[in-house]
Amino acid sequence: MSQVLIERIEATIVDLPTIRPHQLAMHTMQNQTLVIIRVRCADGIEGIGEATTIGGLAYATEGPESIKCNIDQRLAPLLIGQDATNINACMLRLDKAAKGNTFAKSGLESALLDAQGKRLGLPVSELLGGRVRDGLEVAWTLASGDTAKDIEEAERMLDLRRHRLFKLKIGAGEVSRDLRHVIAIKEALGERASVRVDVNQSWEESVAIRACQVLGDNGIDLIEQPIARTNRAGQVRLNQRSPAPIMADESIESVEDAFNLAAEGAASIFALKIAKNGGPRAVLRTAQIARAAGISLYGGTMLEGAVGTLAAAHAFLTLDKLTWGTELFGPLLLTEDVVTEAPVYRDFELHVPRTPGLGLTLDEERLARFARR
Ligand code: MUC
Ligand code: MG
Repeated sequence: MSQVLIERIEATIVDLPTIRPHQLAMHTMQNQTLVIIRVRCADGIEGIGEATTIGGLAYATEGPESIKCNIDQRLAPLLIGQDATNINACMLRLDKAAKGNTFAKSGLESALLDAQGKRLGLPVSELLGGRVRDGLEVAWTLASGDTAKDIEEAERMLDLRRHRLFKLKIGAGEVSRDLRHVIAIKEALGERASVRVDVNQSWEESVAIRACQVLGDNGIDLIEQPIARTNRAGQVRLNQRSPAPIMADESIESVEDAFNLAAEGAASIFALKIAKNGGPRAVLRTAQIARAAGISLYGGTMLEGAVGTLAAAHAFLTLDKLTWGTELFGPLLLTEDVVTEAPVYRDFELHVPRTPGLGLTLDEERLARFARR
């Protein structure tokens, strides 16, 4: 294939309303902010990508404003004039010139994959080696902050056959209250659902030891990132003691982090996130490390909209085992998105089309309406 030069890259910050507040340990989301990336190529093809985080700078080291600034000022100039058909060379060029910035890189890599898929008439999953399934089971996060409301929401999701895996966000409040909240929800749902918790690094190890025991004893299937990412030795100890499996989330900010966690035995499950690894290709490198180390996989999210969600989904479709399912429900948390057709959720799964690229088209009117001025 002859070269196709990258002509223009645009990053737009978009503020979208959510269906309800979403309470995490470090931040309560009242809306969600996406960075939508458009890569225009000399053959007239445009690739779209998304770089999204949670709570400004509350969750990760990149926020929407810094993502846009670094793309505009640093990363886009490195890609303009490069060959859009050689995604590998483009991403190596970014990695050589820019440390970290995995969120921005993930959005750019997604856009390059989308463009190449459109160019070749292939879905991104096929560019990544080929899908082994068309749908992904999707968990829902119960995060209203209210036990009765959360149970009601879970029952509604079960009735709709939309979700039967539920993740509870805890860690913001007092530990004993959080444990009562989780146990009440598990008791209400029983064997009809898998209940997991995400502590988002909030507990100290001395608290987590007992709390993990209580959660495991009460039928909680998985405990996500109970303690700080910086306490690596503590994660290893907890992973050895906890009766419920420990999943690493914030601990993974790069493929190299994943390797070190695997080598140390710090988790038995990895949350795969394209944003934390630097894109759909990068996240598959983390998946391979996990598989080689006997670590189970879960398809994570940074609560992206449709574009980022499908970029992750195309990568996850290529994995033979996703034992713990995915949480690619970001689009369902938004009242409106910036694409013409919403992703399809049915029978507990997200169904991913076999159309070229990511399979999405930007809705120009909504993009203009929600773009931050
Ligand atoms: C996280 O920490 O996993 C994913 C789902 C959700 O509700 O929050 C995110 C972030
Ligand atoms: Mg998490």
